[in-house]
Amino acid sequence: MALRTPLLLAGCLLALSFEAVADAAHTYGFGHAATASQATRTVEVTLQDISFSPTSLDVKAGETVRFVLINKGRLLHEFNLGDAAMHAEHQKEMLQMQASGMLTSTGMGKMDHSAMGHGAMKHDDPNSVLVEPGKTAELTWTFTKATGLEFACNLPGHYQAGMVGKLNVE
Ligand SMILES: [Cu+2]
Repeated sequence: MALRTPLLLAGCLLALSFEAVADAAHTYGFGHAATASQATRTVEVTLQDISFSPTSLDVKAGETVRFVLINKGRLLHEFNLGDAAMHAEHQKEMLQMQASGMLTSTGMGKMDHSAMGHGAMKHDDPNSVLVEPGKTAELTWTFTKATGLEFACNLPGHYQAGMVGKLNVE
């Protein structure tokens, strides 16, 4: 009995730390995803080949913004909220997805749906949405603190071509 207690405790601590890691993967320092019905404001952003309109956005800390994203281009585009370092990380993932055929220049490539959501190759970050050519998508986000962010398209080459805008949270 005296031996089992420390083991049990160790097991609990291990489980707790795993949970903390899993939570961290879905936590963003600048806010969190919300539902459209919680939005206090709607902002339309047009996605083109290869740019955003408008090119910068101002929001207030505490605001829940529903972004309506209209892709008027012929290419697949992304709308992703984050800072420059997060976008740089995501660009690496997007390159891998494109190399594996999961993403093409116009849409999601052919993929094995049974494998979706189980491996590392998936595109389901709550701060990002992919918009196919001619389609409209939405993303609703609650901004919790004043910070300087960027909205960006991380499809290979797009950010570098200027598909990024300043997002000031005041
Ligand atoms: Cu793009």
